[in-house]
Amino acid sequence: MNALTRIAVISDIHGNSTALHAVLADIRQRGVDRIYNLGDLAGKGPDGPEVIDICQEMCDVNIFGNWDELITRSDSGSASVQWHRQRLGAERLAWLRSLPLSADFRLSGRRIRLIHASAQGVWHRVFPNSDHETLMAMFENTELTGFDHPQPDVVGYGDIHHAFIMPFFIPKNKMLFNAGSVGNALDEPRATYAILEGVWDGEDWDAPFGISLVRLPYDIESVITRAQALNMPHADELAVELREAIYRGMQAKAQRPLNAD
Ligand SMILES: [Mn+2]
Repeated sequence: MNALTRIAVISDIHGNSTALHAVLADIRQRGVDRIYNLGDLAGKGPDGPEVIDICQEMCDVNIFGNWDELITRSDSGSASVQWHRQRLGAERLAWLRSLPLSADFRLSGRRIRLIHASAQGVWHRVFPNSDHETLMAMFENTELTGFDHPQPDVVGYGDIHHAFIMPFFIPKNKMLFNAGSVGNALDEPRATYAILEGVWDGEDWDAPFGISLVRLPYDIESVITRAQALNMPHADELAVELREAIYRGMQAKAQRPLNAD
């Protein structure tokens, strides 16, 4: 039998190098062969430059996310985005702009496709409770994915910072998974990533195939202290996201008493 290849799928690091180091240490322990990064390397967290430098070196493939689009867009007016962009420098921005939008490969017979948000676009958000038609559209070939690969059997993505694994009843033999977020998890306050296992480039569907999720603690308080020391915009919102996994858009609502207005 062929040896199984172990692939780490990491996503949405968002300038959190502390969480990234925790994930990379775990990846080393598990004997991972390849690392795919699904984008949103910088922005929101304090250490975008370090994260980009590490990913350039450590990841076999880096995919373009919506924050990578936002941060490399030269006409973005938001002071917060500008703060993050200015720290990156021209070379890192040029590298981010060059990233592919999707990656396709074969693992134990299955055609695997990895993207940031959806096959429709980096800003098109898909949730596990989106309607069936929206979920099925994740498996289509589009301008974003290109048309030079067959439609995938397994699609993995990031973007929503919420990890899950969803096998379909109809159609059979299709799976959608979300790798969660390394540096800005909004489902539980831990660094999250996914591992795929199977025979690399193998055509046999009966070869072993696995998808799993990994949750890891890391020093959240040190990231918050660093963001505050740098006077990073929205450091307070980031603190609540990292400590409590409550999205900044939901924080005002969560803090408001239930019977208010
Ligand atoms: Mn993101």
